This record gives sequence, structure tokens and C-alpha cells, in this order.
Amino acid sequence: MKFEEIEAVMRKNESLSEQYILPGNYIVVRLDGKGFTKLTKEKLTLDKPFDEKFGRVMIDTTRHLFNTGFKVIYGYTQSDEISLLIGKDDQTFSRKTSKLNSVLAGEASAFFSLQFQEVCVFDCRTIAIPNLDMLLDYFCWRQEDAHRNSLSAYCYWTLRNNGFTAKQATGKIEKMPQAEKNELLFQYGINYNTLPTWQKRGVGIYNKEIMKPGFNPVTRETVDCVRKELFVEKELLMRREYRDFLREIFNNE
Ligand SMILES: Nc1nc2c(ncn2[C@@H]2O[C@H](COP(=O)(O)OP(=O)(O)OP(=O)(O)O)[C@@H](O)[C@H]2O)c(=O)[nH]1
Ligand SMILES: [Mg+2]
Repeated sequence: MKFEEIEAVMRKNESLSEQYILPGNYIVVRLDGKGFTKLTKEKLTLDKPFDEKFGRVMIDTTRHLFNTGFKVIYGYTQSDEISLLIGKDDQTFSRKTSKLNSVLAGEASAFFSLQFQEVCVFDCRTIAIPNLDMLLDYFCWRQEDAHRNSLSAYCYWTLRNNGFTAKQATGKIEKMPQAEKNELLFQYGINYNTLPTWQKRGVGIYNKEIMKPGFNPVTRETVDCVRKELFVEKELLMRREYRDFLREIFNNE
């Protein structure tokens, strides 16, 4: 076959293999640290179950993803994962899932690795979401997951710090209802309700309108201007109130 013929076949196969997020759907992507259980244990020196620097770097990585060419409306991070809402009408890379996944995973992995001077890798998946209700369900689901995991992680490490082996600690909390987990922590002097909100509910990031003093060169006066700035919300509300908070952000886009 001639070069031109081979090229035509290859390009056809390549384009027929592509998947796209259909028009009118919201684009949600979720990135997750690959093998972070091992990585956090063996390569990074971190506090357990939550580490201030790790949490800060996850926030900074999420902020970085707002500047990678996609129209990111909302970012949410908990543990080693990041979810992003990308605008319904965003046409970047013609909405090709392979481009979304590879570019965002690459950007997050590179940025995060530089902060720890260690090779750290994120995977990325893209999810099409057809309506607002499902979108709100998605983000509420990730927050509920954060809440459950943080309660379990606190129980696990409290038991480990009090003489339980890994197997014993896992076995003890495996089927324990949430109320009992709260009680268990209380017995060891930990009030789960007073722990930092970001550890229990994750962190939300979005562009928020703020008033900033600006200078009018014509009148030479200082005037208040409305600016949009990336805002990090570490005190997220929960359940219905979180849903209402998200609806307001999403409706403004
Ligand atoms: N020490 C510490 N570990 C953390 C912190 N945040 C997340 N992790 C770790 O990140 C891991 C995330 O778990 P998963 O994403 O379920 O598992 P994984 O090992 O990354 O595996 P895959 O995601 O399937 O590749 C947890 O097991 C924690 O050990 C933190 O603040 N401190
Ligand atoms: Mg992971």
C-alpha cells in the first residue's frame, strides 16, 4: 500500500475509535490518585488519616486544572480524588473523551508530582451527565463518600494507635453503623463533629464574584469593581444545603 492509502486507513480507524460527550450533556471528570495507599505509606511522609500538606496540594492541583484550557465551573476534592464540572457548551477538543482524560490526567500528575518531588500518577474518567438533577446527585454522592470514608479512616487509625493490628481494626469497623463509629471515637476522646470540615466533607472550588477596589484612569478615582476570582470553600454545607449551594453556582453558568 502507498503511504497516502495507509494514512487514510489509519486516520479513518483512529477517528472511528473516538468517543465524544454528546451535545447538551454536562461533562464531569473524576481524577483519582493511582495506588496512593502504597504511595502515601512508602514514599510521602504524611500524617494519618489526614495530612495538611497533602490536602493543600490536592487543592492546588484542582486549582491548576482550572487553567488547562477547559471551561471548568466547579472543582471538588476529597482524599486522593478530584471531580470537575466542565461546561455543557464547552467545545474544547470537540469533547473527545480521550483528550479530556489524557490531558487532565497528565496535567494533574505533572503538577502534583512537582509538589512532592516524587512520581505520582492520577487516572481520569469522563462521565456524561444529561440533566441538572443528576449533576447535583453526582456531587452529593462524592461528598457522602468523603464523609463515610473519613469517619472510617478516623476509627481505623484510632484503633491502630491504641494497639489494634491492621486486621483487628479493619474487622472491628467493617460492618459498624455510622452512629457506633461516632461513639467509638468518643470513647477514645475524639469528638468527630469538631474535626476540620475539609476532612469530613471535602473542599469545593469555584469562581466567585467579589468586590475589589479598582482605579478609573479617566476620573482618577478609586471605584469598586466586581471581579471573578477562584475561591476555595473549606466549610462546605451538607446534603440538602450543599445541593442548594451547588444549584446556585451551576445556574449562574
Ligand atoms: N496518610 C494519608 N493518606 C491519604 C490522605 N489522603 C488520601 N490518602 C490515601 O489515599 C488512599 C486513597 O485510596 P484509594 O483511591 O481508594 O486507593 P488507591 O490506593 O489510590 O488505589 P487506586 O485508586 O485504585 O489506584 C487512601 O487509602 C489513603 O491511604 C492523607 O491526607 N493522608
Ligand atoms: Mg486512588
